[in-house]
Formats: sequence, structure tokens, C-alpha cells
Amino acid sequence: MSPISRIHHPALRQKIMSAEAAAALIPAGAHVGMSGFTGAGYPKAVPAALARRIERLNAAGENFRIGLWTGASTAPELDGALAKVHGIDMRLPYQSDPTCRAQINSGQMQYIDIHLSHVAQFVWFGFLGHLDVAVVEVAGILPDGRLIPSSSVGNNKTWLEQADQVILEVNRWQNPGLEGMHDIYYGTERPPHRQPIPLVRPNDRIGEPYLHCDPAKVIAVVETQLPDRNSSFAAPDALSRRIAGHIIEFLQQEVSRDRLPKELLPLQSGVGNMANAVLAGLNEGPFDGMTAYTEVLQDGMLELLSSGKLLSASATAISLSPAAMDDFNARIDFYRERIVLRPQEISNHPELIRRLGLIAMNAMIEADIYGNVNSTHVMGSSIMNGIGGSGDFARNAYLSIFMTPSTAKDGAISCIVPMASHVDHTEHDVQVIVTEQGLADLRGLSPTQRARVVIEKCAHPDYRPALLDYFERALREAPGKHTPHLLGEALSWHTRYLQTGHM
Ligand code: 0RQ
Repeated sequence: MSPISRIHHPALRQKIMSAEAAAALIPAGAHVGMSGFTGAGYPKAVPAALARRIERLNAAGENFRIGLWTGASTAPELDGALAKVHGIDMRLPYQSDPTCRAQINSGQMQYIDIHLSHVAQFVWFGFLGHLDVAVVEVAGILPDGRLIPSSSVGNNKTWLEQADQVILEVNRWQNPGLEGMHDIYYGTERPPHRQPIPLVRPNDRIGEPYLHCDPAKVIAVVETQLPDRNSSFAAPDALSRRIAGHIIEFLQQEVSRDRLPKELLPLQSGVGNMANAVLAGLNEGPFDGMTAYTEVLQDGMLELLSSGKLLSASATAISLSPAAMDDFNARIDFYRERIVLRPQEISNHPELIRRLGLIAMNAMIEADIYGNVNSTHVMGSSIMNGIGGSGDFARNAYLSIFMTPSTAKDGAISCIVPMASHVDHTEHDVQVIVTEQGLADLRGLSPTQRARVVIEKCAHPDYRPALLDYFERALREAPGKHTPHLLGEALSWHTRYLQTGHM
């Protein structure tokens, strides 16, 4: 044990070993539940050691692969390392790794894209098979064996409860001041024994700060001192600022029409540069006393907390740039009073999202003229990342907003199309669509009314006439006038792009 070890449980201290020795305990074909959510709190040493072992064994003619379950996306040291050695047979529920993506899209890796709120209960229900091993990063182990969670909670509670065997990575890089920031709710039961979840305000604490784990199940403890992924965000560009501007103007109107309180309702914000730009816009905007009930805390949320415009934020992970992480670490006492980190089954729970009345803001790949949204697939068949939490929030939010630039790939692709090539969020779950061109408020509109607003407000001027032409011909020629489509032509924009490189 090193002099600054954070492993204070005597029996678990006896199980400290190298990452190589721990990785050797994972059997081929195992379902392995690893910690990690958007580049935060993932194990950093055992996956790399496992990848080296798999590479050796497969070079010797074995076919060693595992089923890999996580909270959400991880990092090159986990998804990337295991994918590079073809060590992942089945991946779920969300990834954003280029090597994983390439293997999924070439048919070498199976991938189940699952609503993030569903994962824990699917495991409890037995829908995904048995969980064999958990590999979970924690920030420390108390003398009584309780675990201080790391920078993400994700599905760790479920992994630790459901796995036969547990490997713990105790990461000294994680700030010890994380202790007390988490709220682990142990009250979820399987139907028909479920009770209401007693959370009525976004910052309520309904559980305890620690994870439980039966020490008898722990087969290895590995000490690490390695950073989270912490990638930087691009400074908001003119286009994201325009999207942010449209959203803020819309929210102001909603306040003036008495449809939102002046401090708004709890915010949910997706990941990525666009989402971060909207948060930056809110920091310069007119709203005070805001709260957040979201999945991931990015830089923008931290800045809102820091400026005092945001009073509190609930999430399941903290995913910051290096500069924001320095600030978080330096002022962790300030942030601990304002941030609650929860299991993802609670951060994304439909019951709580509906009760709290969230303003959900997520990015998308494309929308069609009727407001069906594709968040996951390029040209209908290639996965980008996954649905993540967007469906949990979109269907149950008070207001569901989806945003995208009006075009992609230097204008070769229109992000507003006649028919979405894949649908993650149906027209019934989408109230507002925003591009840099403008904002389409689809509430209270029929499909044909929606189409006119989407084309007029959101489409790029280069594509607007062709969309209008399609819609008007469909209105004349389609057998049904409720959601008129020309079925032979509806996906022709996508096929044209695949054939010519331009829609
Ligand atoms: O590809 O990098 O190769 O150029 O898609 O697009 O515009 O950089 O936007 O990074 O915000 O990602 C929907 C993918 C948007 C993301 C998506 C190409 C584009 C670029 C990325 P390149 P941008 P973002 C909570 C919420 C689902 C999960 C979710 C996502 C790349 O937001 O994964 O919402 N969302 N979770 O060129 C072809 C189009 C395209 C297109 C963009 N129409 N056709 N390619 N691209 N539009 C968080 C979690 O759940 C964890």
C-alpha cells in the first residue's frame, strides 16, 4: 500500500494487486459492467491491461471478447483500447469512440443503443443476461468498506449489486473533496413493489453519499493516479451563438407569456459544443435563480454555478475541460454545496423529469419537416454515438428542444429533410426545433402546419425551396393529407448524398 492510499478497509487492502493481475481474473465471454460516463470516472488501468492480455491471447489463436456495459461513453483508454484489439463482442448502452464506431458500422461489433434510464432496470429485470464482473473506479474506500464514488456515478450502484465479482480501481487523482457530493438512492424496487421516488426539488438529497459493495465479492483492488479524459470545448462560434440566441429569446417570450417562471424550470442540457454554447449564452442572458437537473455537468454549467445565475445542479457525471477541472478542484467546497451526483437511473428517471418539468435541450443529426428527430444515425444506417439520455428527457420534459446547424459537411447535407432517415424522437416528443436560421415552435400545430413552420424557420435558404416544393407536391399527390409524403421520393435526398456527395 502506498503512503497516501485511500483504501482504509483492512480486508480490501489485502486484495491490492497490479492492473495486469486484476485483468487476468476477467474470463473470456464475460459480461463486464464498467464505470464511466462521458469521459468521467471510468477505470483507467484494468481495461488497458485487459486489452494487452486480449491482444496476446488472440494472437495465439483464441477468440477472447467480452460484453462491455457502461454508464455512457468512456475514453480511448477504455473503449478505444478494447476495440483496437477486437476485444468487444457486444457494447451497450452508449459510446462515442471512433474505433468502436467504425467496428459497429462495419458489422464487427454488436451494439445495443439503449435509453440511459433503462439500463439499470433492464439488468435488474434480467433482460440483458447476467452481469459477471464489475470494474468500477472509486475515489476511496472507507474503513467499513463503503465506497466514495468518483467523478461519475452512472450505473455503478447496479454493477456493484448485480455482478458476481468486483474489481475496484481506487484513483488518487480524483479530488478527495468529492466525498459528500453524491446522493446514491437505494430505494428502487422491481415492479410490482415500486414506490414513488421522493424527490421533488432538483437538489433534493434522497439517498446517501456512498456506494455499498459486499467486500466478499471484491476480487481485486487496483490503485491508480490517472486523470479523466477532460477534453476542451471549442469557444462558441457565430453559428452556435445564433442558436443560443434563438433559444434565449424564445425562453424570454415564454416567461412574458406566463408559461415559464422568471427563473425558468430546471435545465437539462446535452453534451457537445453547441450545448455548451447555449449554456454560455444563458450566462450572459437575463435569467437568475436557475437550477439544473441534467445528466452531465459541462464547463457551461460550472460557469453558471460560479456566476451565481445557477443555484444548484444535479447530474450523474462531471465532464470538464482541463481549465474548468482546475477551477472545480480548487473550489470544490463551493461546488459541493451546489452539485449533487446521482445514479443515472435517477438523473434520467421519467417520473422525476415529468414531475420537475424540465427544459430539455439536446443536439440532433437531422429533423424532418414534420418534426421527427434523428439523433443517432447518419444516412439511415451508420451509428454516430447513440440515443444516450436524449429520449429520457425529450419524452418527459416540460419543453423539449432539439438543435442543429441547418446544414452539415460544408452545406452538402441539409439537416432538415423530407423524411428522417432514422427516428429516435417522434414528432410527438419534439416541441421546438432550432437551427441558426431560426426557431420553430411546433406546439399546438398539426403535421402540415408544422411542416410549413419547420421549412420556413429552420431550413437553410439553399434547401428551403426544394423542401417547400416536396411538401406542396406531397400535399397534392399523397393519398393521405394528414402527414403527406411521396414515398418514392421521401428518402431521395439521402440516396442522392450517398451517390453524389451532395443532397
Ligand atoms: O461530424 O465531426 O465528422 O464533421 O455529426 O456534429 O454538429 O459537431 O454536433 O458534436 O453536438 O453532435 C447529435 C451527434 C451532435 C450528438 C450529435 C455530423 C457532423 C459531425 C457531430 P464530423 P456536430 P455535436 C445527453 C444527450 C445523441 C445523444 C444525446 C449526439 C458530427 O449531440 O450524439 O443527445 N446526440 N444525448 O458533421 C450527416 C447530418 C449531420 C451529420 C451532423 N445531418 N448528416 N452527418 N453531422 N449532422 C448526453 C448523453 O446522453 C451522454
